[in-house]
Amino acid sequence: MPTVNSRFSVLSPDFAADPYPYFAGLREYAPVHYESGIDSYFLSRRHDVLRVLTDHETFSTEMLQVRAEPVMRGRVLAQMTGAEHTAKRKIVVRGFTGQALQDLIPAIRTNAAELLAPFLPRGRMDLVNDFGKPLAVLVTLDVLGLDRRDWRQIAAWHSGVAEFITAITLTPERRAHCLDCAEQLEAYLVPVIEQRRRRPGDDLISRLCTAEFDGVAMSNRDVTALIVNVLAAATEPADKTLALLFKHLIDHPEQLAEVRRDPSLLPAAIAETLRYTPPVQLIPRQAESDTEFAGTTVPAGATLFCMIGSANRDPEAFTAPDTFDIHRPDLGTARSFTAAAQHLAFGTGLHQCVGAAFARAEIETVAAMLLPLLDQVRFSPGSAYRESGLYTRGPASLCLDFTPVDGGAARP
Ligand code: 2IO
Repeated sequence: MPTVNSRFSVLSPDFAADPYPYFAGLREYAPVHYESGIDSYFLSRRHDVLRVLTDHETFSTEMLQVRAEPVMRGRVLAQMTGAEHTAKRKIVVRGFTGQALQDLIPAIRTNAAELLAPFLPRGRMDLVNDFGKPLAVLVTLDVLGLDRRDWRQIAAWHSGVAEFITAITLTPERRAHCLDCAEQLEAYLVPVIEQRRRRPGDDLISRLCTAEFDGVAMSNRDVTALIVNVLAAATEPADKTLALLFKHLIDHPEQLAEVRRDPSLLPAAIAETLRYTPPVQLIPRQAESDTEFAGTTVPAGATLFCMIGSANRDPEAFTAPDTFDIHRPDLGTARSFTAAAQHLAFGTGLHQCVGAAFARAEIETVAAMLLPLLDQVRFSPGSAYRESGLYTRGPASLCLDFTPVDGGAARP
């Protein structure tokens, strides 16, 4: 097992290839790891991560002004506090829960069936690039009420936006590309916003346009930022979670067989996937005053990164934390998609993921469709498994072989 010495770096190729073997050493010997190249502190103990995410006075989201605002084109929910945060969060939550969520499920099934159809007779599919990525974008467009015919273009712009917010370091060339994507996305969205102001429907963009805060409607810029916020947050982690779920189940055939026999185990399998390999690995915060963690003082103004992948494998909260086990008694499946979750894949505190219930419904719906269709599912021979990303992390591809069936088999 790799040890954590003074030369350890979050930016090293070894850590990027597989960060998980490093987490135990970090928690034990370097729970407040300072990364000098990017002047940031990395917290790996669950206890410290919980403290940062719940003490909103001491740990702010100020750094999103530079980490997100340039591509979000305005302020996102995570930057807001008080009455403004409560009001705007409520509008977004309504687009993702209750009746809105029920109405979205058939659309998720239709999207999934259309994407699957050409691959089913071939008996081979890349679950990330052929299916998960386009599905994540299409479903998000349905949530927002954007034209699905534009999905390839929007997916390309989204990639640039996501790269900006999730990059640990960015070359000037990549930065310019990301900003260009964001500007084009904004130019695409403004006429849509103006059209929804004139003729509102019951999509999320219309709700954002017609909502008032303190008697004042949101500006085009306010609405644009929340649309890009939802686009990024709903798209970026979705394909990763789905692919990781299948990766772990194929790696644990007895658990795969159990889930096939009893699909009511899917929520537990999804929750355990989120604990074991959270698609969002880092949550940034800014220390507003000098603060001590495990004997190390972090200065006021410092950027902190909460290491969610490590917090989720902290033996203080989970027994045998490095084992994937959908039956683990300390998982708490029923709470796993709520504010009381044991794992921190959705963060915690004021800014906990607004889309947690939606994410569960999306992954559960799609996985329940895929399992019976992908008979004898296995990794395609000769395909190497590789994960990428330090901030958001998931399989770069997941090539699967299965017993071919008629393309219409997926029709809902
Ligand atoms: C969009 C990492 C995609 C969020 C972010 C600037 C704010 C916030 C997150 C998640 C997922 C993204 N942060 N969603 O970590 O809205």
